Amino acid sequence: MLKEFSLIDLASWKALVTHYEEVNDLHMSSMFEEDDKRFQKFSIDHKGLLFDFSKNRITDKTFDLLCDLAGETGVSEAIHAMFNGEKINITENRAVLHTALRDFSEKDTKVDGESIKPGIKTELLKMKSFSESVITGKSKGFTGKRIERIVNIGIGGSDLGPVMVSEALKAYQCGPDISYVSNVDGAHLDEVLKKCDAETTLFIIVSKTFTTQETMTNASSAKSWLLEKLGSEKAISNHFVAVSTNAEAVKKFGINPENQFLFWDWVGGRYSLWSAVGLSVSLHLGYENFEKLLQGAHEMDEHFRTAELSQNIPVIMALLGVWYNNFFKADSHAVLPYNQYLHRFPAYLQQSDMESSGKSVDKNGKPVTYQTGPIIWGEPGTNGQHAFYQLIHQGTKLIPCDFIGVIEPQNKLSDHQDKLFSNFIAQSKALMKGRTLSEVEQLDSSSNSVFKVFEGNRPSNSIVLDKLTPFSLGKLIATYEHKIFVQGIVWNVFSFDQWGVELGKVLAGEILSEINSNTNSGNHDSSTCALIQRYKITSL
Ligand code: G6Q
Repeated sequence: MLKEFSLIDLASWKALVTHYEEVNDLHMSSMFEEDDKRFQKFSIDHKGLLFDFSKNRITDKTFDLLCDLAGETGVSEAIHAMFNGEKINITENRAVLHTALRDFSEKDTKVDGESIKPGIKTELLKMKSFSESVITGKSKGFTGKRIERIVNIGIGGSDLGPVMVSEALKAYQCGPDISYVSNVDGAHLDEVLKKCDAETTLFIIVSKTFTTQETMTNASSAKSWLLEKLGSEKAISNHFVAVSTNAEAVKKFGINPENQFLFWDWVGGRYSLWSAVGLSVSLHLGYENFEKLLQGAHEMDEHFRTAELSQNIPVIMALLGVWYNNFFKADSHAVLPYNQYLHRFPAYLQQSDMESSGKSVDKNGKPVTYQTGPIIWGEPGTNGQHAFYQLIHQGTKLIPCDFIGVIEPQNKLSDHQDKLFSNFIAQSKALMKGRTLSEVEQLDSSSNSVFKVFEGNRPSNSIVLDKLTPFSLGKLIATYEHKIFVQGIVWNVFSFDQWGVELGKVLAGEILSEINSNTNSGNHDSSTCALIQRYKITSL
């Protein structure tokens, strides 16, 4: 059961409001000087994933009060409700069970009285045998050639997770090459098709609803391209597979029911990587690696489900986020992976976090009177250091950061890794400690000293993975998924709907019908009418 409450009326919230006034100007460097056990106290090492949250603007009391907040908002009960399959996605009347997709234990989970485990197992087995058959060359293209390239067509949740994982785990490739097409801009598909040989290309059409404009447009164009190249409708079954919850629509599109991979409405789009939506990953990296990704996520699920709130990594990450978002009024949060393979990780998190927490009505249906989800952004280090870090170090905004570091490199090129990791460590230290005027003057007595002062006291988490593997990546992704979940509980919003995305889908359709007709509905403001007219006249 999800608790009913009004956030700002909770005792723990009020206590945090008072406490903030007492501690907001304490400097972290003094806190480190006064307590040489600060790292031990504020870090958790969970089987190869180190979460160091000691460089945050918290005292023991802050930490206790934040944990009280988690207790009072019913985080433990909510975790139980989610894993138990309760329909906590109330506005869509759905359960939220992406965690069941990666649970290989005997534990049964039911939705509407029916066990969901057998269906999950069937789809996984189907993914396994299909992946093996493509990778070994048993499954061939229409003209008998081996499949050399996979093209995944999907958008949003049907794209961002698989792209990010394929990039992150490039070193594990054992199957065909992979390309992803998401944008309805024809340039995206066209540039990919230029690299493809129709005889050796397999298209995966991924859409939960199988109605999304971008995906269906790209899928139709890909189908026409293939038919033109191979000259037979029969080629479709060798070159097209679909992943969807909408079996009817897949059939109507002309995809052989045997080439359908299914998932279920209790898997949210942005949480669907773990379902057959991960087929491209399984084909590109091999099913075994896909399964390891699921197992890594499950290890974090178990930690999240069973650890006490004060020892629970996603819970603590979430509470720290609330602390800065609501008390220090930080309006963005940077995610900074010091690993080039994770270059799409911030973009992936942008969707899962901002679609989930970008809400302004609480669960009681009332407009919130406090801030909810922050803007998530970031780029890999060290590139960011030569670009936007200036603002993080010396700008007027407080930007909490997550530094993500990986110890063992995939590429052993001379001393690159030592340099990369030194930068990773140095940045969080500099943000925390800063540099005083007298320190600057000791180094340099020029008249410009004042500009070289860093006030420091800028918070960050450091997350360290021993190695970037399918297992550790799964665990990292699940950590963030659960962080987002906890923040939704605390902010008292529904994390699993996305009416803003649905709105976009409807609006574009309306304008398109006007662009395609000779009519001008006149139902728009003058700017919208003028833009439609301008497009119509110029594109004639
Ligand atoms: C995710 C969102 C959204 C969705 C896309 C694609 O949680 O719902 O990003 O994934 O709009 O939707 P389809 O998979 O239905 O094509």
